[in-house]
Amino acid sequence: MKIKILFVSILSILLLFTLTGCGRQEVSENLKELAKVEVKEYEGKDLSSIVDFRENSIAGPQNVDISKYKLKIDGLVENPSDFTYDEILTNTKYTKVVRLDCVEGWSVDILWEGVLVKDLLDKVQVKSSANTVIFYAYDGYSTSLPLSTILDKDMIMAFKMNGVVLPPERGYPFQLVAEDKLGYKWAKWITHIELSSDENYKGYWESRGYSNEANAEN
Ligand SMILES: Nc1nc2c(c(=O)[nH]1)N[C@H]1C(S)=C(S)[C@@H](COP(=O)(O)O)O[C@H]1N2
Ligand SMILES: [Mo]
Repeated sequence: MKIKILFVSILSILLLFTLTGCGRQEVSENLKELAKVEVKEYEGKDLSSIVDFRENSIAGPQNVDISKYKLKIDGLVENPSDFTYDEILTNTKYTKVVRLDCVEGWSVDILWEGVLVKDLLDKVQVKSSANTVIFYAYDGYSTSLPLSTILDKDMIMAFKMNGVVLPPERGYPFQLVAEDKLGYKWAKWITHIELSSDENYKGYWESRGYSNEANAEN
């Protein structure tokens, strides 16, 4: 009898979770496959999984055709340029574990691998009048950070997470690892980086009332 009650209680709780949309979101087959091979710990520290993110991008996952992909870097630079995926990957690669905190109240600790944004900027020679870096994405999203923050924090633009190439849901080909900044600064599907002198530029969520500083709590 007790077992029956326990069984029914567990079933109801599970049902409640499903109905309220609590717990993990529906995860695509592709992500489940990647979760089997991803790196699960790094230097003794447990990592979050590629499936622990909530998918809440403004226009859903984007599928970028890498054969047509170009990253444009322009604005206040001496040499505005377009780079292919392969050209970007010729830069020195760095790995680091960085936590992403979303304003919705979830966070993930992920091992990121990417290239330094600074190394990309050195190629186009930033003018001294620039103080702001604006990231534009394939889905029409944008966000910005002070140039000094990107340089001081050695921010990277990731092409891999937990040892696997970023899947479309997570921003393939590139996501900004905006260390110490809230999730909405972590632009996914980056297509264009503009150097600007507009310190008050406001991206998608910033122009809808979210802090432009966007400091994460930890
Ligand atoms: N291009 C683009 N980048 C984006 C977003 C987006 O909607 N479009 N959402 C941001 C937000 S709010 C978060 S929390 C992180 C992680 O989102 P994800 O869990 O949907 O991958 O991506 C950020 N980068
Ligand atoms: Mo977010």
